[in-house]
Amino acid sequence: MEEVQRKFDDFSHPDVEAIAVIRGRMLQALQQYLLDRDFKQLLPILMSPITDPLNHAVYPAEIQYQDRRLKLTASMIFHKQLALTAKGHERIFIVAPNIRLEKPEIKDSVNHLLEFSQFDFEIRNGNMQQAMALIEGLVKHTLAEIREHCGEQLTQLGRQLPHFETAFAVYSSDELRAEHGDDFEKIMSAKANTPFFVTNYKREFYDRETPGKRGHYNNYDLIYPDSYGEALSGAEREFEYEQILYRMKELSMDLAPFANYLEFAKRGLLYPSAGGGLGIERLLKFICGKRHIRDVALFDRTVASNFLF
Ligand code: ASN
Repeated sequence: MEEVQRKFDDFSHPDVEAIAVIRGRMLQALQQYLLDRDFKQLLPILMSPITDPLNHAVYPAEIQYQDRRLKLTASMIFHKQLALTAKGHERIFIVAPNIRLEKPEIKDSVNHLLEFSQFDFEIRNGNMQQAMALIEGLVKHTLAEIREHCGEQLTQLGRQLPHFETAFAVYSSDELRAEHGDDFEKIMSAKANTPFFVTNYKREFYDRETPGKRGHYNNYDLIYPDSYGEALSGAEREFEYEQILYRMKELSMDLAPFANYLEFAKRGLLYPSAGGGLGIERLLKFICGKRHIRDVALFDRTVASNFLF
């Protein structure tokens, strides 16, 4: 019962209102930026025979419906690729809930939620340079909108929102790893004054391997400065059947659930594309200058949460 009272006290804090105003303005700015660039907005789907296998182990999140086992959406990656094949869907985005039942190893993470929202986009025939330029524009636009419209709320939160005028730097993960070791993201995020991109990570099969360069990848993360950590991950995509099979087998994946997706690829229906997903709560946390992701949500969904409500 103590906890219920504490929750009520949290709800009464003036920061809660300031964050809510910023959240709304932030979502408006993100969506407007892409709508103004001819993107079409899709609604999310939450269950499917396939979802993002992710690059790290999580507990399975599945439900039974009649004779079917359906996975809850970990990310909409495959549905983005499939949606791009629909008429007029050259550029798409979704404000999408993602469920990831993370392992207890990261229970102290200030950047992970068991369910979170992703601002997820994809561009037919896009490449990484185009996608990275769009992401930089999107982030700068959103911060400018918050600065213009939410001055009172930023003051309430005691946040001096930094102004990024220069271009976001681009580094390659192999260079950073050689210089700083495996913790390079953390070290670089602590040192940086502006957001920056890191390219070339070995991860999920759908991120495109650089043609003619085995073991090198056309993907990118955006990292916030001032120790706020990862903002976004994205990539160019594999779209050729043989190469997709190669990448899946390399990761010893079970191909059976992907039969329909593979059939699509086999028929040559997938487009080359590039896209990415920006963590909405992480952006809100950065804008609000909060250090824990729990602090920008009304309902706690951190790994250590006891799910009060
Ligand atoms: N949304 C990411 C992407 O587009 C994938 C992810 O969330 N793992 O690459």
